[in-house]
Amino acid sequence: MSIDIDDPRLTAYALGELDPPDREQIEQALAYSPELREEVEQIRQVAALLADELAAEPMPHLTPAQERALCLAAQPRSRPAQTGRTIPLRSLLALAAGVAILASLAGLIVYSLFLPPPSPTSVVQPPWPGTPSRAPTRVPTPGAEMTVPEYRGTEPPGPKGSDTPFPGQSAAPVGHVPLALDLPRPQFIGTPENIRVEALRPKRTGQRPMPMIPNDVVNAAAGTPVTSSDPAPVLGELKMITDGKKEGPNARVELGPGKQWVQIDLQAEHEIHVIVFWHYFLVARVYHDVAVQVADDPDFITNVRTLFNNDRDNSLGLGVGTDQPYVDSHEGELVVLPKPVKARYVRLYSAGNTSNDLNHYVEVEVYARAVKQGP
Ligand SMILES: [Ca+2]
Repeated sequence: MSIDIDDPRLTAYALGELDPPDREQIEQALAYSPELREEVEQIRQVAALLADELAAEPMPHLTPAQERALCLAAQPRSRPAQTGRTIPLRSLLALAAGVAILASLAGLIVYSLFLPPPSPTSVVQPPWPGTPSRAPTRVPTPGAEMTVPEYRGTEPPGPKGSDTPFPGQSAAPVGHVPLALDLPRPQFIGTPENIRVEALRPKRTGQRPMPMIPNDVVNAAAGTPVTSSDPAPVLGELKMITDGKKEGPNARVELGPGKQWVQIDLQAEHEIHVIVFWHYFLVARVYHDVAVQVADDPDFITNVRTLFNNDRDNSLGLGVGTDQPYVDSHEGELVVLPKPVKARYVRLYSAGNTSNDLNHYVEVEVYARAVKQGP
């Protein structure tokens, strides 16, 4: 079934209010339609403009029905006459301003609709020993909008066999090769929407540097069993998280709302060098409270080590994270360990995202080699 560009569910989807069955249908349509993706992007831009326009208006809380009505009112109702599909910015501003005036006359407050959550208490802790040092972070004024500034990333490493080190790694010894990933195609195009997340990692330009790993290190997570805090995903099956497939409209697993984790059992103790994971990258999102831990036992009691953590207010209860939130993309998130760690179990946490409260995984890869057992 094709989705029409005037389908009202696009608005609900853009605002993160669509129920799973409809959301699945919309996302399948988005995967194949740049026009629909542009429409969703424009709806979000209008919503962001409304938030700016209304931020100064003191009003009481709205009922859910009133919120919905306002969001629907923000959707452009007529298409531009020109051949291009871009709505001029001034038109969007005028629309936002017009709605703001109406809202003011009604004496309503809607700014709480789109404001970011309260600023967490940010306490910086030193990174876990062995993790690469990361760029310093900055915490913006509460309510200030964080766009994704550009910055020139580290130059890519040299050709295969080069000793150009990955940031945080020493020069690679003999027998090391650059990590080679099988990346899915990019899904969202252009500049990501403005995303209100504190300390958001700057957008990288240029090629991503890849770490050097021993040449006998492989993706030890491929085909291994996956368990989760949500044993019955809303969409997909847990085994899809290690099946090697990263593309297609049904490639992702959707876990329930709030804090959730997935756990990879490598089947034996491994020397882990790099962990890579893809949450979801059809549209630009930031997943909240992303953390990666390893342990020697499936209950995460013995020898638990935290390898990545951007939970800056410790809402996961794993400790205050110092890593930066980031926009998920087709590249996946790299956690590089200059000093490899030994473990059998890998657990990844998240707690919703900037589009909705749900959690998603397309794939998790653990680059490691088995630890030789015996005397
Ligand atoms: Ca997969």
